[in-house]
Amino acid sequence: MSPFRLQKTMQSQSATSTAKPVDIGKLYLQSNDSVIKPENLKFFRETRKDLPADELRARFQQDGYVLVKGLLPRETVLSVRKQYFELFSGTGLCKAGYEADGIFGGGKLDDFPTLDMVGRDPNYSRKKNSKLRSAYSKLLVDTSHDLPDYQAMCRHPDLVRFIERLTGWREPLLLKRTQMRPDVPGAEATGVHFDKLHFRGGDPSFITGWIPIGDIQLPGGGLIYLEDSLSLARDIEDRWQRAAVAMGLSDEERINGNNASMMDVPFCAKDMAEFGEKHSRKWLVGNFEAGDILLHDAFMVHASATNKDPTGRIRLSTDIRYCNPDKQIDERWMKMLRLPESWFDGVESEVKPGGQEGNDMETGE
Ligand SMILES: O=C(O)CCC(=O)C(=O)O
Ligand SMILES: [Fe+2]
Repeated sequence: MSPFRLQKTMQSQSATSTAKPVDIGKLYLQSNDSVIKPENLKFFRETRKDLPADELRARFQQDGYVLVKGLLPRETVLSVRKQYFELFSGTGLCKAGYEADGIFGGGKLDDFPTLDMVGRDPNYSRKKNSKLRSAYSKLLVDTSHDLPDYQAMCRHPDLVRFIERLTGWREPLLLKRTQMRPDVPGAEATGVHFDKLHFRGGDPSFITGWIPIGDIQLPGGGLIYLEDSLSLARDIEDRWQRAAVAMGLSDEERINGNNASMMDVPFCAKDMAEFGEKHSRKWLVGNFEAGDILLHDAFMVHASATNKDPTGRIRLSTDIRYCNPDKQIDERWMKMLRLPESWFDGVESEVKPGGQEGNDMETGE
């Protein structure tokens, strides 16, 4: 029997959380080929949304992140999840009839590339010469990010007010480049990195918000942080920037998130378990419920765990960035994520460019 065959009633979206405590003392968390030992895992520290601003700021500065429970209305987030998967109906992403829950249809992983896979090679789907894959890429990269309820969720007043309280900025600015990621079970997980790599053209004060769109229970994938990693990442970035100067890279090359100064390892490391052990730091993990949000500093080292949800739940999330409007913005991120125009040469007429701004497909994790 397919591991994704479940009683529909068990999976219906619930108004209350479905999250259950997990014993991480026995969990061997996997991220691609790397396995983190249970003794190297630790739970996130949770933050109440009404924590006084000075405590909130002190915590963010010290930990490099805050996990805020129940900041967004649960129904708002669940309704985005439903709309997202309904958009993909006909692609096989979800098992027919399970769009509200987002249960994987169980097809070939190749047919459901991640955003980063398409980012590395926007022609991924075209090369494979499959209409289904082309349509999937178009929905994944272009159409889904236009969903009005999704856009509204990213600008939800409770979220904006929270960012204001956390930072003290007058009107935090949401970068237009936002990324939704539907990770089906077994999909490639996100490698070890910190976000400044991808936002090198702007001030480092920006804050990333990672929003689970639906409940994500361990081991269903999701974001993980390397504990106490801010100074580590700043040192790595300083080293890379000094190497870039020594190599005579142009400004344009220098702000590329994967330039020649970084040698052959994009991001910080290929093996996250090894990276954590080498730096004697634990990986922070947790269960997420719809409505929670993780906010992190530009130098917080993070990655994602492979989705191994036994019920076939797709791990859907978005990562968005808020900036101080009085500081320098990385203008490359003031465009919506779009497939490049060239991708559409010779593509069937029902699949056409999003039309609007932006066609720069380098993704930022
Ligand atoms: O969701 C992911 O896998 C990666 C997200 C990420 O890197 C981020 O939120 O900065
Ligand atoms: Fe990231």
